[in-house]
This record gives sequence, C-alpha cells and structure tokens, in this order.
Amino acid sequence: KAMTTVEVHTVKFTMSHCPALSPYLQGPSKLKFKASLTLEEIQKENPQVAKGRHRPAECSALQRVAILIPHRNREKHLLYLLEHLHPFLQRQQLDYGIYVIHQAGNTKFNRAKLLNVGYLEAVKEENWDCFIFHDVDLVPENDLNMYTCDNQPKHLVVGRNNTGYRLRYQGYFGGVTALTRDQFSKVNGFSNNYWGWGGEDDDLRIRVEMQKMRVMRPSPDVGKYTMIFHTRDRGNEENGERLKLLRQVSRVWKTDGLNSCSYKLLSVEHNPLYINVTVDFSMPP
Ligand code: UD2
Ligand code: MN
Repeated sequence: KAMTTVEVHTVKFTMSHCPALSPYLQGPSKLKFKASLTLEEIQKENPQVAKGRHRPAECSALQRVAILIPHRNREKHLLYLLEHLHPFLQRQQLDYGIYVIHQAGNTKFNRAKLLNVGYLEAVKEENWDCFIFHDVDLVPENDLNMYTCDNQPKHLVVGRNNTGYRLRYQGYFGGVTALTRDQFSKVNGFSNNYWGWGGEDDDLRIRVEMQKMRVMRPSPDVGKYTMIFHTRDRGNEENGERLKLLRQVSRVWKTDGLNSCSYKLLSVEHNPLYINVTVDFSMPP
C-alpha cells in the first residue's frame, strides 16, 4: 500500500512591533484653527480612518488605545480636535479608536460619569490596553507627548496656552489623562456623583493616590496644549457640592464608580471618524 505524504506548509505572517520611538514624530507644531472647517473636509483628509479607528499598516502597534471624549454642544471643538488628533495618533503609530460620549438632554453635565460610560462601552468591543480621558477643547501641540499608558497613571496636560503653559496647581489631574485598564479598574473609575463643573478630576487623583500609584507627567515643553476659547456652558454650572464630595472619597470610592454606573444607552454609532455613544442620565437624586 502506497503511503501518501502530504506536506503542509504553514505560512506565518508576523509583523514586527513598532519601534519605541515612531519615525514620523515631528515635535512642536503651531496649530491653526479654520473657522469654516467641516466634518467632510476632515473625512477627506483621513480616508484611511474607518469607524473611528486606525492602526499602522507597517508594524504592530505597542498599545491599543481608546480616546474617550465627553461631549455636549461643542460641535466646533470636536471638529478641531478630530482634525488634529487623527494625524497626531497616526504619527505615533498607535492602534487607536476615538469615542465621543454624548450626554443627551438638558440635565446637568456629568463629565466623569460620561467617561465611565465611555470605558464600559469601549471594553465591550475591543480589548483596549490604554484609555485617554480627553476634554474636547484641548488640542496637543507636540506629538512627542505620547498617547500611551505607563506603569503609573499619566497626566498629559502640563500647561496650556491660556495659563502660560504652567501647571495650574500641585496635584492637578484635569484635561487629559492616561490610565491602563488595570489602573482604571483598580480605582473603580471615576465617581458618578459630580454634576456640573469641577472636582471630578481631583476625586480621580485621590483614588489614584489611595492605591499608592503616582501621577507622572511629560516634561513642560512636551505636555503643551491649546485650549480652544470658551465660556462656562449652560448646564455645567459650578458644582457647589464638590468640596463635600472630595472629603468622602475614601469612604465611598468602592461603591461609587465603574461598579455602580447606571445609564440609559440611547445609541452607539460607528461614524467614519469617531464612535458616537449617546447616553441619557436621569437627574441626580
Ligand atoms: C477643567 C478641566 C476638565 C474638568 C473641568 C471641571 C482642564 C484643562 N480641564 O476644564 O478636565 O476637570 O475643569 O469639570 O483643566 N463639556 C461639554 N459640554 C458642556 C460642558 C463640558 O462637552 O456643556 C466637556 C468638554 O469635553 C469639556 C469638558 O467637559 O472640555 C470640561 O468642561 P469645561 O471645558 O467647561 O471646563 P474647564 O475648561 O474648566
Ligand atoms: Mn475647557
């Protein structure tokens, strides 16, 4: 009986990791904001971005990064951010997705809870390594400011144009921060109880410090942002409760956060340039 030998050739396509320092980085840049900018223009500039996501074709990215942007009624700011962020993240050779978490209705704005929702929805569709919690009005000026996570939580905004590029205060943790999945779940995410402006960023810093983690920052020349001018939004008035809330973090963090974030999901749309998550929060009790 003749034996038949079947040789099976397995061809493996292995892509090498992207280098620690991307060859496409440009360093500091002067940002321009065109008043007439439209979403269609940005789409035309970024044909390679699909469903809010992109990854390098030439190498396998070091991290999968989800950018989470809390949003309501800041359409122009969102356009400026998308215009600059897509090329910025591609120069950094990241495997990334941009999520815009939109608060429906006119109830008090809740930035922190929106970011919890963004996290919870993003992990449903991808095994993200790193989360960037990002104000809609802050545009990074220097692509050496890496949108990746480290072994400690990172605060990426050292300074911005309208405050002379200086750190606002010791312990400041607002604007743009980067935490791994592990770091963020360890602190149970953000508090859900900050309605209106202020305090939620300090609350997260307290949570981070309670877990014996240390906030890291890039150098001042790298951590530079332009904040697009705005006044205080209607529906985001200063939160008078914030000092009281900040005094009870150590008592409540375990039961107020990712594990208690309830919301009504209205829609998840995969637009060409970003994933739009719309949620409805009923008024605080
Ligand atoms: C500071 C912090 C911000 C947050 C806030 C207090 C900086 C650079 N940023 O921002 O991270 O801690 O204080 O809550 O220090 N938003 C909307 N629509 C609204 C209201 C807010 O989209 O109607 C979003 C938007 O992404 C905005 C962010 O919430 O960038 C923060 O609100 P802000 O820009 O009014 O507050 P600001 O600049 O004092
Ligand atoms: Mn702002």
